[in-house]
Amino acid sequence: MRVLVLGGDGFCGWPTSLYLSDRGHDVTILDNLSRRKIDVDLEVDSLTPIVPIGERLRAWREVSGREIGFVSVDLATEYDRLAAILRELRPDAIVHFAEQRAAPYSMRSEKTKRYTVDNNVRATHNLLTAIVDTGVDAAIAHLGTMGVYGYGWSGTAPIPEGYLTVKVPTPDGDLEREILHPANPGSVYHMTKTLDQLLFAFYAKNDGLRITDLHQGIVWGTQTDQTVKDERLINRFDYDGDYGTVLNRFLMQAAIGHPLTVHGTGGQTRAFIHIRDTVRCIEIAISNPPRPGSKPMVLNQITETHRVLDLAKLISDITGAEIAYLPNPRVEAEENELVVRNDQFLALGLEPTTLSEGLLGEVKDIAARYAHRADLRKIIARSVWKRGMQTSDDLLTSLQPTED
Ligand code: NAD
Ligand code: USQ
Repeated sequence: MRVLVLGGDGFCGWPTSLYLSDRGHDVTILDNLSRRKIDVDLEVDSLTPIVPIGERLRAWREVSGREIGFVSVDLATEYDRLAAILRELRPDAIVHFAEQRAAPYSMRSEKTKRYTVDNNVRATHNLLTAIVDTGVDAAIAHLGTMGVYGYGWSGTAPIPEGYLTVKVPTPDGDLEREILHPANPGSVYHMTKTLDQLLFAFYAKNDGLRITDLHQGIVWGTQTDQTVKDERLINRFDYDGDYGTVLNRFLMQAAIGHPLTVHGTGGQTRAFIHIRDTVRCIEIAISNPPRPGSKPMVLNQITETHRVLDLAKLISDITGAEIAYLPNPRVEAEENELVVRNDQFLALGLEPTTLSEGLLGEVKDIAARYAHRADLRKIIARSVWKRGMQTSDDLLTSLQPTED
């Protein structure tokens, strides 16, 4: 298949591009490298030493003998260039990773809130319009999030895959209808993913676009079978308070002897998936698109659910790391239940990598190996959901290296 990977320089996009190329697909990456620029603005860097995109692609050519194309385009603002690329490449499948993906970054300031909405919603809408405009017959797989459902809405009832069957009372009796699961985003970032869902529903209905929306949980791990082949192919590893996600942060914190930063009571339950399973899921999704005229297909791309505190305890047991209970900078329930259906991916052949298989290797091979690159001042999450909320500055001060 000819596959265009939007956001293919990022944490999920890079290993996916390599995996698809390794599997014989003809891959082109489109990325504006905004993620690397945000790191510069935030004065942080991936824990792993990621090389520039040109060097990544050269390394892949040397290692695999295969070419991956690259175009530098801003999906949100360069519509004409996007349309020209679609006309030229005529991809069979488009994988859409290209959005600002950190909830804390999206809540950092009015500027980052506006950037996240402008970037994400325009990027998705430009893509859909360009596909209609150019007449390209490409299946789209978009990376959405479990966070569109919200947490705690349905208690212990399993979260369905995208749609909910409801009964509408009428004078003549109840009507049964299938609706998009109610959206309940917990950050401006998550809100953009709920807006994406409406765009997809409209373009699938009006223009017959074939769209799969992957409601992905928190991705953990770093390496895949392809990224380990050469250090220049290494995947990014975010550990900072804005972009680092909980499990990878705990792994890195344990490796450098930093207390594990549990927000509040740690009673939040979230869904997880290893990066190796993410890349497999993408190939499964683009190989099994919905038919034209169908509503968007929604797959819950998750393999396990865990409570944050249980994860901290697990890593503490393995490594001896201390646990720190910090004021929660987010507006979120202290505790929630989470049961998620993921039957479709399992039926399509996904064999999950479980936490028990991967954790220790991840601590040793990545977090400990690159621990010397960590900037301790960037670990605590300082973006607060509302003005005036308490942060962990006292702890931050006590953990900062002292200057002699
Ligand atoms: P990332 O920030 O590492 O990668 C996103 C890539 O998209 C970056 O390389 C960035 O430069 C590019 N990009 C952003 N806006 C763009 C634009 N306007 N034009 C062109 N390129 C643009 O993020 P990630 O962790 O790889 O996440 C990829 C997708 O998966 C996101 O949409 C995210 O919401 C979703 N997702 C991620 C996770 C996770 O845990 N990382 C979990 C669930 C869903
Ligand atoms: N948390 C801690 N300590 C930390 C970091 C986080 O206790 O040091 C807690 C948070 O308060 C939250 C939970 O862990 O309750 C998850 O936070 P996270 O930063 O790991 O994940 P989140 O903000 O939800 O976002 C990440 C990705 C996003 C993706 C989402 C999937 O950045 O792109 O959409 O996971 S999901 O959570 O399923 O919506």
